[in-house]
Amino acid sequence: MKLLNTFALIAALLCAVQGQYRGTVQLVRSGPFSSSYSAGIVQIYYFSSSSSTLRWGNICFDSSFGSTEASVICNQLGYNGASGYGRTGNTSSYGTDRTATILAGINCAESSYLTLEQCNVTTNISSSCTSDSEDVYVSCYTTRIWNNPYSGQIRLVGGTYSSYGRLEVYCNGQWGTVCDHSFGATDARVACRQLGYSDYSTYTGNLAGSSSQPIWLDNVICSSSSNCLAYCESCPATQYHNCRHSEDVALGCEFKSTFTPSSNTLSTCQFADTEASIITSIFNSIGAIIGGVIAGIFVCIALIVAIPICICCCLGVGIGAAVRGSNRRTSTNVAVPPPAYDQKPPPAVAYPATGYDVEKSPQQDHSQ
Ligand SMILES: [Ca+2]
Ligand SMILES: [Ca+2]
Repeated sequence: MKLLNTFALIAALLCAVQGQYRGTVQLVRSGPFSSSYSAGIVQIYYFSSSSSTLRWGNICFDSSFGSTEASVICNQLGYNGASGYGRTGNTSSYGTDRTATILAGINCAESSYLTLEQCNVTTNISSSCTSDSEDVYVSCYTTRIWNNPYSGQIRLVGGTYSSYGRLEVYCNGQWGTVCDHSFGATDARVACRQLGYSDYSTYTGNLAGSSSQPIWLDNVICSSSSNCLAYCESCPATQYHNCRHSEDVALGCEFKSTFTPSSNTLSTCQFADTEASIITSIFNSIGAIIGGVIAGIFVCIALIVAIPICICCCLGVGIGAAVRGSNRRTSTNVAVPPPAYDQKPPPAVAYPATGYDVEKSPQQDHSQ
């Protein structure tokens, strides 16, 4: 049992290092994989109908596979749709992939979907799909889906596969990173769902951005209902954070059947940042109005309380003064003489011009 746990831990660590998770796709040519390929035979990291163990496998080029499905695969790889696709047996460009087929019956409703998880698939492989010549290949446009970015768009950068990388967000005309302060499972899930996955695998890792990159987001707090990261925290006008690039979020996304698939497409979150900014400004305006009204009420209350007190004080002082004045007149009834402005000042004391010892009094002088 202990040995099994050790193997499971090693397998988990290998997955974490490799960055391949359930639903990760890659392109191969005559066996090897390269993250630089934009065309090749498609492999997906998935489970077969007979086992829950994840492994790499091919996709069957059956009657349901077409340009829509090829485009979704390219979108998942971060490329801007498919320029070509087909059956490996009909081309010698990419060799033969001896890996067993693992998925078939791919059927996507929209070519703007972001991952195969948003499409119908089956793991039941018919006998007509088992040949390596039936493997699907795709040729993607080499432009990236983030080449014409919108404010609030996100991407995963620097990982081996498209499902894992440093989480970057586009703000103010520049790609920047997201700080891991308070970044948790809900935030990771929202980011992955924006990318078309149902859930995250990990939100840790060491994929620090460069020092020239801004750190756009810090202390991200998402509600579980968000589809776009911009609804959690819209792009700031300037950086405000207390983070270093070593704290950049590295995100891994995966297909998870316990969550409903994401309904996001390439354009779903396109205006989320603007909407979030408008909502924020409306909330700020409402907050300012409410704050102003509350302040006004406090001032009114203060005035209502203060004015009678002032009146009472003034009346009290006035009455007191009047009473004191009346008492003075009745008790003395003597006219106060006018001030003696014509009095002359007393004559100045004449001191001896010389020989006056300030340390000795006049009496001491007489006794000598
Ligand atoms: Ca194959
Ligand atoms: Ca912080």
